[in-house]
Amino acid sequence: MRLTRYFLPVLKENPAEAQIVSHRYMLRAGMIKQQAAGIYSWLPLGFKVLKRIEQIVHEEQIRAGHIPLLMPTLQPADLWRESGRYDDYGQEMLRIKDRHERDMLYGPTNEEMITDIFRSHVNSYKDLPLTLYHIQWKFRDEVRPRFGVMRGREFLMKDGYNFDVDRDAALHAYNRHMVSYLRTYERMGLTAIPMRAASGPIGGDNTHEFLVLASTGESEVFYDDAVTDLKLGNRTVDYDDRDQVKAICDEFTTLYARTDETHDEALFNAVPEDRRKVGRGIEVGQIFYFGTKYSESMGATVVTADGSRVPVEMGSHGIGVSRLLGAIIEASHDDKGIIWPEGVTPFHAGIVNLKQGDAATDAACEAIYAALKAKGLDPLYDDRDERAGAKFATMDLIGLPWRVTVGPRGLANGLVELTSRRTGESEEMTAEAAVDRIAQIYEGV
Ligand code: 5CA
Repeated sequence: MRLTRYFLPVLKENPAEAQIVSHRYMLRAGMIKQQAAGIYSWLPLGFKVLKRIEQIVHEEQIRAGHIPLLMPTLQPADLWRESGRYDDYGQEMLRIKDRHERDMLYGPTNEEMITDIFRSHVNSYKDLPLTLYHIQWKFRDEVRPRFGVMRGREFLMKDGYNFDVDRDAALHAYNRHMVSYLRTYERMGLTAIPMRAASGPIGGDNTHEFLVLASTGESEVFYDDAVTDLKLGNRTVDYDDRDQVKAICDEFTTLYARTDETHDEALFNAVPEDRRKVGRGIEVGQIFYFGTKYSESMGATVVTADGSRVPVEMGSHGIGVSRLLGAIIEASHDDKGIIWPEGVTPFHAGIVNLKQGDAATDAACEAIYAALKAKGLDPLYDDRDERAGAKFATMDLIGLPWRVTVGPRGLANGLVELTSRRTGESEEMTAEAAVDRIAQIYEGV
């Protein structure tokens, strides 16, 4: 993409309404525009990151054997009357009447609808295990929407639902989700810690939240500092292997890590004092095992191997897809702007032309731009007729991890400069070497 042809409405001033750094940078970098409290348009740069995050979520869900579908945003109230949640959900639910005076709602989550799909089409244990998921907009009429996409009213969620014949199989689905979530967050450059949590309106007694530590997080958390060193890394996981999947979950959930709702002072005090940490975290996902809570009230049953009919065992599992943009920026920025991890960056590299209109620098930039694209990468070429300082400021603000700077002085020696946004370190090399280096970096991402 050439910057002169793109739509990147960056702001020079700090927007007064933004209280935390991720919200400030998302507005300043022209990623989002607020349309009403907690409701945003996704401008091209923000939309690109949102799509990259969605893509990673899809890839990891499919790797775990989960199946994508798409349910609507609007739902009939009658489904929710069956589970009893139409009355329980309260004011967070946006209720709508259609022209026939039928009660509708904008879905805050989809347990009822997925249970309805299941009971219409599945009858036998032979069709299990089954996990269906979608990535769809949700609406929760939050009392206090704030911090931009972090606590929106309309927000994008990946929500998945497992159906299993018995409790052991459902617990394996729970564990499988935990491992797939760990992989998902790591690919986004995040450390998200599974913490024992409270289940709220979803129900059930087995639930973990995934928290990214950040001083601006909304949840108070208590944890053993050693938990922050755990990494999945690139070990291979066989998602059908119950023992392996459970062993990974045990590894990640044995050390003390809890949100304030489930905090236990006595257990916490058993952690060595120098490792006992109290902090704040951003909840980027939550998994629930709730057994037959919805299947019983909604009549979703299966015939088992011995011919009896039982309510299907279920759980639900959510990732805050739009919230993740805010969480990633909170975890990765400096005073100049965002620093995107390679896994989610909107463009793989920026090209800065220090002397637009100069035949040699223009030609060199065009060649680098074409070479990066030929390698399947997505570069952003700043081809504006602007001062170098302004170009650097824009690149730093929007946070592309790699920048190639091309100027007449370097070119006279056949060299360009490759700069890491994270470390600020620059290295001179030929244009070909810069292109190869960037391609190599993204090979493993
Ligand atoms: N049905 C379950 C799992 S599918 C569910 O709704 N879980 S949840 O309530 O925990 O939401 C899942 C994730 O969505 C949360 O972990 C959080 O990351 C994100 N989320 C929840 N509310 C908001 C909000 N108001 N704005 C942005 N993201 C949100």
